[in-house]
Amino acid sequence: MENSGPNQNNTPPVEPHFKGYKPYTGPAGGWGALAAVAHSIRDEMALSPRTTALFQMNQPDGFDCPGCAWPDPRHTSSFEFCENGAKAMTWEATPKRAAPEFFAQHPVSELWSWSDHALEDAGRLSQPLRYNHDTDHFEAVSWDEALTGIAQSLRSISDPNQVEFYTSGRTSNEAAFVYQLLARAYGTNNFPDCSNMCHEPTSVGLPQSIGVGKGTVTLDDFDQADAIFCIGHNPATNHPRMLTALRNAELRGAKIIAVNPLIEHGLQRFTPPQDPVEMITLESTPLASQYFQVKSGGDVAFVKGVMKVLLQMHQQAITAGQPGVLDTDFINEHTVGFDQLKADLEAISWDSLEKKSGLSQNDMQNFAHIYTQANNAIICYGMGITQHRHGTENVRHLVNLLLLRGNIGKPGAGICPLRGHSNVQGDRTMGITEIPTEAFLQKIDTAFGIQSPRQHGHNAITSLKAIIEGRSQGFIGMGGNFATAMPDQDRSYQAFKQLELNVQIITKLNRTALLTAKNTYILPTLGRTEADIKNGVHQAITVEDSMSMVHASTGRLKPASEHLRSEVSIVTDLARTLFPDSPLDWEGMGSNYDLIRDKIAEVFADFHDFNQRIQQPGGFHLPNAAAQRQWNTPSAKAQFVISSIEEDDAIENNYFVLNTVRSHDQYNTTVYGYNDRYRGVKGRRDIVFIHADDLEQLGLQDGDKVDLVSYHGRVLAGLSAAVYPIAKGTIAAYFPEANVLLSLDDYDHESGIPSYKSIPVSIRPAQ
Ligand SMILES: Nc1nc2c(c(=O)[nH]1)N[C@H]1C(S)=C(S)[C@@H](COP(=O)(O)OP(=O)(O)OC[C@H]3O[C@@H](n4cnc5c(=O)[nH]c(N)nc54)[C@H](O)[C@@H]3O)O[C@H]1N2
Ligand SMILES: Nc1nc2c(c(=O)[nH]1)N[C@H]1C(S)=C(S)[C@@H](COP(=O)(O)OP(=O)(O)OC[C@H]3O[C@@H](n4cnc5c(=O)[nH]c(N)nc54)[C@H](O)[C@@H]3O)O[C@H]1N2
Ligand SMILES: [Mo]
Repeated sequence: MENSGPNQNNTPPVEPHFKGYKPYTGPAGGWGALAAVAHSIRDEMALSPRTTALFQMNQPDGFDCPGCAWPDPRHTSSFEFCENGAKAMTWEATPKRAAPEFFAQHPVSELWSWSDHALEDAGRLSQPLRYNHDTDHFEAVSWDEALTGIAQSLRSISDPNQVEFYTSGRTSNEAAFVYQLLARAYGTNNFPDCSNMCHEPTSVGLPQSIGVGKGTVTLDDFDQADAIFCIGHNPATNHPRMLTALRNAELRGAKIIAVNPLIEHGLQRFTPPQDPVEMITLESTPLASQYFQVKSGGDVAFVKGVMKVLLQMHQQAITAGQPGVLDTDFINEHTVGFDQLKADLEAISWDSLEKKSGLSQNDMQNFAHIYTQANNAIICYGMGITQHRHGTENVRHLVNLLLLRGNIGKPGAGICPLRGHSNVQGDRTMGITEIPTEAFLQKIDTAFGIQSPRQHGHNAITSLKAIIEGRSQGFIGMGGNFATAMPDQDRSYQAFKQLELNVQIITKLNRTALLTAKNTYILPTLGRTEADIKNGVHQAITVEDSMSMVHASTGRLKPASEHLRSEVSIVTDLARTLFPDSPLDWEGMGSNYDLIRDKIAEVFADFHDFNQRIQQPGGFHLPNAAAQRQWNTPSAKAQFVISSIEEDDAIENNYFVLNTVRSHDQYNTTVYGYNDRYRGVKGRRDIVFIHADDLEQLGLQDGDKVDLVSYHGRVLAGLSAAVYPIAKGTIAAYFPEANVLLSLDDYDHESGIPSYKSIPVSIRPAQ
């Protein structure tokens, strides 16, 4: 394997490759971002007064952006422009409605043939709906009818462990808390959630290494870091406000380094749309100064190589009577496992590391050199690290690298997982987990006088398996588009139709809602942007961002329909219907969220004085022991954890590794549009990105139609091959389309995350 080497921002020549594909050469942000927002506002809002809502986003008395979990800069109250935040908001605030008349016109069998884009583009759901098998239409029902029907189905299922309570990460802390309470009062710990598809390796791996399952940095650390490593994430698309932090760091002289099989052009240059000088002069700030194009799935090998270099550098320095490059004081005082790590690194050959990572020893030296130049370093990472068969190992290795130089628990340093959905971290904090601790369950039981089930429940993979194998009878989705976001749609779509109950609490129509079970309901809910008024009082909800800041969010827009209910109300109303004799104050909690927060404060010590503390703009920070160098691990130290990278990759050696990514115009399964500006794609999504040499070796040309065939024989047909600066041996395509290629057996056995970024596939000319 020839190594691609660090790419020094070479601007590729601009020639259109084929229709709808022409390399992008501009910066991230800039006029392109403004134009895109102008378009989406024009298309979606038709100059509606609701556009002014943009300026309430991420303001102390406004709503939290539903786009991503990147924190708000504490000191500014000025509007921070974000293209994809604006898209998320306008998509929710659209004047279009999928009202009962819409469903009367379109039977489900017809809607099924619509694209994911078209389904959501029908507009906001405006009334509760029940599917009628005789007519094949969804029909409007009253809330009472819907909730009574759902309660009846839930009662008819004899074993509560046959119902899956799914949560997608936009759900607020308050809604998540009452939702887990409802499910546990019903009798199950089945909590599949989008975290299982996203940062489960973080929740599993970080506690083993440093004793907490969350990132250790705050935004202030970005002002003090000398080096910021962006490993396996694409901030220009998925966390655009992060680019401001990266740019400020870069202007201050910090090094920004990317590790990614794909060149993500948005990570290379950035023009902040709020900077008038850069906008007018068409200037941009270079971001990633070096780019290491690792093979997909090759990060453990790469990081091991870098650590091997560090050990050698350290030894050489010590022999020469100079200070070493490792932080030996930190290692001695704060860690265990160093000797095992050292032995592991000494035993492994450069050959094997180069082969597995796709990068050369020289690249590893280069990276190590940059790392040792930095007194303080932050490692940021995303789905490129987690969504692998070895996702948890990947996470632990990033921590090993930080620990070697004492880069956890000091200013300007630490580990920074970039969370996905805007409250995915908070939902987990609130108890959305299939493996609750005994201590937590006892707190819940004491606070509410219930007897929570102790048996562990299903996560995303095991719940879908239970559905496919007929061991589950019911599914309730608090947001999201579960079946489409998950692997194995060929089997899961059929299996959903055998269920007794499918309930979707959502804002817009999607494919999982069309999987009509014996009883199927769509319950339309308020979005984050919309006013939620109870007894004349605007209800605030709270969210926890990627850096553990908890703050309030108050929707201000007029709701899309008078029939919508908040997520909290839907849960508490269902609880009242399901448990008519319950002594719990469901009604009180549903009409005054302060009461929910009081209970949250009772259950979680870190949320003491919750209602008072969210009054302050910006909210409060949840304590993080590792950031204080207190290690809640069995050894009470941070742990170097070693791993073997030799095993089960035999399959990958004979196949391309498919990495499934998001386009710039999508939010997970929500497809806003068909452009992927920074990757040069316009008007289409049927693309597979591939290295020029790989394509040539296949005897194919740029733009040729190909099929992808997974190692187990699943097929995604008719993509156009697009030559792209991507590591050799790695290819990339968009999800959710590519999810047909995964089986439910393709996952990380430590965390259960599907290996969405390392699917072994072969390529053949389209048939
Ligand atoms: N606009 C927008 N914002 C979003 C989302 C969205 O869909 N749209 N989704 C939200 C959610 S839920 C999430 S989880 C986050 C996701 O945000 P990201 O973590 O940025 O997710 P991806 O788009 O999947 O990008 C993963 C990146 O990892 C790279 N990669 C793939 N395999 C490897 C590998 O083996 N090693 C390395 N080093 N890199 C690799 C890919 O090339 C890609 O650049 O974004 C959130 N924000
Ligand atoms: N191949 C592949 N598959 C992947 C991934 C990948 O990188 N590659 N990424 C995975 C990741 S990281 C994630 S997080 C999952 C995403 O999985 P999900 O979270 O299940 O999916 P989303 O597409 O975010 O959900 C979109 C739906 O949420 C509903 N919705 C929007 N806003 C709200 C709201 O405020 N409240 C409620 N109740 N509903 C709302 C809308 O109806 C919309 O149709 O996909 C995963 N699937
Ligand atoms: Mo995610």
